[in-house]
Amino acid sequence: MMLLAFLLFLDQSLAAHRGSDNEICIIEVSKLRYQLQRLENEFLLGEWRLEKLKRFNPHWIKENSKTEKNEQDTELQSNASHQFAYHRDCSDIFNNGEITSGYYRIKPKAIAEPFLAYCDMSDGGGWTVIQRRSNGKVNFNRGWDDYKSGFGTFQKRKDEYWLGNEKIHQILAAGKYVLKIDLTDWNGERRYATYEKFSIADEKDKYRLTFGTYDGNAGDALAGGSNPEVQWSASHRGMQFSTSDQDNDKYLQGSCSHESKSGWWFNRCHCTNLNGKYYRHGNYTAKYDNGILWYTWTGWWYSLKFTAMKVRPLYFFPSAGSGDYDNKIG
Ligand SMILES: [Ca+2]
Repeated sequence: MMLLAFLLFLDQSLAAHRGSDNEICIIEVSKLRYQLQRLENEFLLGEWRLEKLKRFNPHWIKENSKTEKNEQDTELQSNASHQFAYHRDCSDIFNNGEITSGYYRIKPKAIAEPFLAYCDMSDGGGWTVIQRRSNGKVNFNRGWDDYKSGFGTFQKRKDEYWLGNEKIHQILAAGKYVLKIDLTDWNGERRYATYEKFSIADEKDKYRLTFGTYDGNAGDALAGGSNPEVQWSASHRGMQFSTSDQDNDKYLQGSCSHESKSGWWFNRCHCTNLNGKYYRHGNYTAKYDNGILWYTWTGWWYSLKFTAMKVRPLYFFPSAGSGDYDNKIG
């Protein structure tokens, strides 16, 4: 509480300084801003450590939280039958010492049953893979319910799947997350894009997409690149999810989902669509640009060989050793 009060005081101090022309004042404000950021980070780190202590140390729960006891005990008991049932995502599993990439059971708080997800323990570790395309074996042209609950194969490292909008929503609801997208073209060249504060709304709001700052070398296709006209028609920021049987896009004359043969956060229609049709080569011709696209790297008429979308808490502090190497797609 003391820390919160101090943060509030700092924020008020910053507000009081806003609008001043005094150079010294500006320097002071930036110093305070830096201190505030540091304190916020330390506060989040403290919260995260506390959360970890609660989840992985039953003694702490018994001694410190009578109100949480029943709920926690139930969850701990269910762990006996599901070894990883209590982990909300792959970052929890990584920090519990499991540093080998593979399929693990995870269970965000609001989801009743644990479910399988691929945990990418390379690339810093702790990544929960929410989407993967690698061989065209799974049909991604599906309706709302399939995209809601998830579909695909969950066995081998390269298996294709969509984890499910409800599961993705509930994982991301636990806090601030970063999205990393790995892309590979047919020459084996790799690019990536990361987005801070990635989240999707609940079903009532049609799993609307939100994301923050871009970083990477594939270009900011999710926000429509740098061309304002393309952004107007193809940015995915703030878009609702559409499927073959639910048209929630901005394209009034038709359905982007029908034309692109997939579920996605379409606008009028897209600058990227990683759920598009799997072509077994890069350049393609079709009536509509329906391939697996990342416009800012390979344009609308090139379909990628490999894609993976993976998420991890924005404030991720690995406590385990570094993970194995899992970037080969072979
Ligand atoms: Ca439409």
